[in-house]
Amino acid sequence: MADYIAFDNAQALNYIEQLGEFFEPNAQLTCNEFGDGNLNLVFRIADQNGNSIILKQALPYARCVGESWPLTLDRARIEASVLEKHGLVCEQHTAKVLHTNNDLAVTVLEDLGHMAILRGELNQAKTFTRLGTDVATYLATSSFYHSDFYLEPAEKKALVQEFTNPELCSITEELFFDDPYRTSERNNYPAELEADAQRLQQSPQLLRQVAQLKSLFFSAPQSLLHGDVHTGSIFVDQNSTKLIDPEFGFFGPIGFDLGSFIGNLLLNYCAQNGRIKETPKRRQMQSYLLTQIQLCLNDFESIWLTLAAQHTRDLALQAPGYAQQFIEQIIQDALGYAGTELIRRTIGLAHVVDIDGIEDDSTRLQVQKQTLLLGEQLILHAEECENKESAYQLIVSLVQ
Ligand code: SR1
Ligand code: MG
Repeated sequence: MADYIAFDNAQALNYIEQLGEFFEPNAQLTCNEFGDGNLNLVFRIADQNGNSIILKQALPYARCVGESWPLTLDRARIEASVLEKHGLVCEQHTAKVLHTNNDLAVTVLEDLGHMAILRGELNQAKTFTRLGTDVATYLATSSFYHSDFYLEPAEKKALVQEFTNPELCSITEELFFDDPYRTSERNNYPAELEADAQRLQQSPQLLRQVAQLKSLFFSAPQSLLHGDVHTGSIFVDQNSTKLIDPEFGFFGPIGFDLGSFIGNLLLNYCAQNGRIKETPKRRQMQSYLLTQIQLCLNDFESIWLTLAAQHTRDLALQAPGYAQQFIEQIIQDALGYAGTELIRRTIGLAHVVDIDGIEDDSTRLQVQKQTLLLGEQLILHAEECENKESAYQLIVSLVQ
């Protein structure tokens, strides 16, 4: 068993050379660590001909906080295994794993550097027509094939054990459902938002709905989730969409992933109020974002129901109308989780550059007030939405 060390550029390059699998024997390799995420090291190793791969290594702590926040290296195993499982059922939208080493917490991945991270592209008002449909395809396919509708009960239970991810789940449990709703040292917001934060923290109705969402997150192993579907976990170009970084993966409520994605599109929607000054251009971008949310809801439901009609193996779950009823509940859950994503990204520990990148303080503040209000209203009204149409109408009514 190899002892863990955190690589520098030379060690990452040496590791790849020793493997001897990815480049010609005499290739002139270079290596560059460029990770800017919250948790890991990310190296690109390239040869003189432009061939390249990515080596991702988990650190034994959260990179964004430092060694004072220790974190399991097992997340590298989880991440690579989720990618492999999701890749088997949705290859076209899942980053490809080329090699893993659990002792070193290393995963070697295809280099998607010819594509771009969605968050940065949206912040530059770039649009991708396939986005909503592609993410719906990924979420519906990966969640259906890892659910009780498809897996044999014993197989499902074994997988739930294999993907038990307590430390990373605990981060989500605290950052999404605890910190924003009480005083916490990890919360991060300007004094001018104190009254808004207090409003959320003192609303019994909101706290009950958040408790319900957390309870579901704790105890609903519906399927193998990605666990962190924000717009920094999605590579895009005009022809394709690929999901990366499922280190928060576990068996949880399907609506969590769908809601995280919708929540991030809504964060960008609100941020555009402070980013694009010309009204027609801003409206165009915001209308694009709403269209992608609508496409995502519609396609998620129709792909899931088609898969369920053709491939449900459990006898009781084949009951007429049950798959539809199940998905309507997932969509309701997703609205609530979208609301928690809006709130935690505004006043919690981990923000988004969509909003933090707005230079003018008072403009940024207006956007933050909007995301808090939108998040709160989504959580409070999610249960009123009986289907995808009313879910979309709720979103539209709250952003106008
Ligand atoms: C300490 S980790 C903070 C956030 O970064 C990850 O991408 C997850 O979204 C997590 O909540
Ligand atoms: Mg990540």
